[in-house]
Amino acid sequence: MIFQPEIECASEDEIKAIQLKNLKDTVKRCYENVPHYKKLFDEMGIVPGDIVSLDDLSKLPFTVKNDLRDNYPYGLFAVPMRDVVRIHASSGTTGKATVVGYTKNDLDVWSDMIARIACMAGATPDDIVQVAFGYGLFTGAFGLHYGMEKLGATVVPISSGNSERQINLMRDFGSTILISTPSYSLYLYEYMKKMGVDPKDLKLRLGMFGGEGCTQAMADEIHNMLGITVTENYGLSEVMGPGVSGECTHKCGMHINEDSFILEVIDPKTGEVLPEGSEGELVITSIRKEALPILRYRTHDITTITSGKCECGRTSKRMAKVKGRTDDMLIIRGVNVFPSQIESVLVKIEEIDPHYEIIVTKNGYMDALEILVEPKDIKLLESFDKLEALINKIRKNLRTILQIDAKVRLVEPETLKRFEGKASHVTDKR
Ligand code: DLL
Repeated sequence: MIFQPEIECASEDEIKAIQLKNLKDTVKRCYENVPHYKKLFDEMGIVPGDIVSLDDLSKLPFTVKNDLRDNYPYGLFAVPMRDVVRIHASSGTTGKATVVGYTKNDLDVWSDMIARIACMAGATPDDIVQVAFGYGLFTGAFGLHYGMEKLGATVVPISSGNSERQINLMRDFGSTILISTPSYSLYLYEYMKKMGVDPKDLKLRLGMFGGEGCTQAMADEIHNMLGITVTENYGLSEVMGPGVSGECTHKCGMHINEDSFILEVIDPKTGEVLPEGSEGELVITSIRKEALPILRYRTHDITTITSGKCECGRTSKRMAKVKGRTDDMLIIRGVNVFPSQIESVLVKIEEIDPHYEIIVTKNGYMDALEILVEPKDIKLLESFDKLEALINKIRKNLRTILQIDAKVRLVEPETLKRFEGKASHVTDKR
């Protein structure tokens, strides 16, 4: 199962019928097997039979990260442990890790979802795929790994890190697809330059990036540097892992795997469901998970959903690039600033590299925003005039987008932190 036109190109009515059936099954499974949901349903006075159309979804309770933490580790599982064949978990940098489980069938569905996304990105059984996500509890590596095998591609499970080896193997094994975070692809490019390896001499042709946001400006930059087609895919461990949505080669949003997930966009403040095309917080219901079915999970990711046939022929709804997370949004002197807005400005400035750090401090009552970047040419740091001109240019471009002033500091090349996994660009010292 790779390209599944009966689903990916189905009519709206056909998809809705599949979704309703899967939703009803999921709600029943939650009610009958997960005490947390049973209790919530009882408190809200609802029973599974109340779900008769997709519009009834909004009657169901939201699930939040803390629900998983409060039921740590297996409390939300809907099957006995003997049916669970795999566990993954989030890193849990803040508080307890969130643990997710899969039955055999869940793993099968998961690899189908990934194989679809890989297929729409242009992957084929002839590809040699370097999976440079960290293998372990993180869903990224294993998710993509099994999906790529299902597609029939050759998988190189190198894991993340050890950049020199990544590049050597990429050259020796003839890898054609790189799977990593977008930030790690930048890091690898830098390493290639150091090793005197010209990306043009490699067979790499496609990047399937995910696990973190990537502005269009950054995607274009990676395309120019590595000379590959850049596609993006999205997902989160709580609802499965990668495999929720992915870009096809027409790149007009990420096609949603609608038979497995129902996506809603809500107003993050009121919880109200917003009409199609509105920007808001993404809420996902996983409608095919057996081990850990999740109702209306609040992702905190901000995006927009649109529909309409894509040139690739798929009719599935698409989600726009994630603008940021509600919890990553910086409020600076009363103005909302997303790191992605800063990134899109910086990446378009030719004289600097696409690495940056955002530092927020408080000066008395005033918030201060400082942005650290590296010039491409170290000589620039020796010429005061050129340096000042560049700083002014960056500040001006930032002000146009953000409407606020930022301090810009140019630091020596290769001094800012590089990332092998998910990048973290912001230090908020307030
Ligand atoms: O990052 C799953 C994944 C792995 C997706 C590899 C794609 C590729 P978590 O570790 O649970 O799962 O983190 C989920 O990462 O809520 C987003 O904030 C962010 N994220 C993932 N993909 C994207 C993306 C995996 N394409 C959290 N754009 C999500 C923006 C993304 N953010």
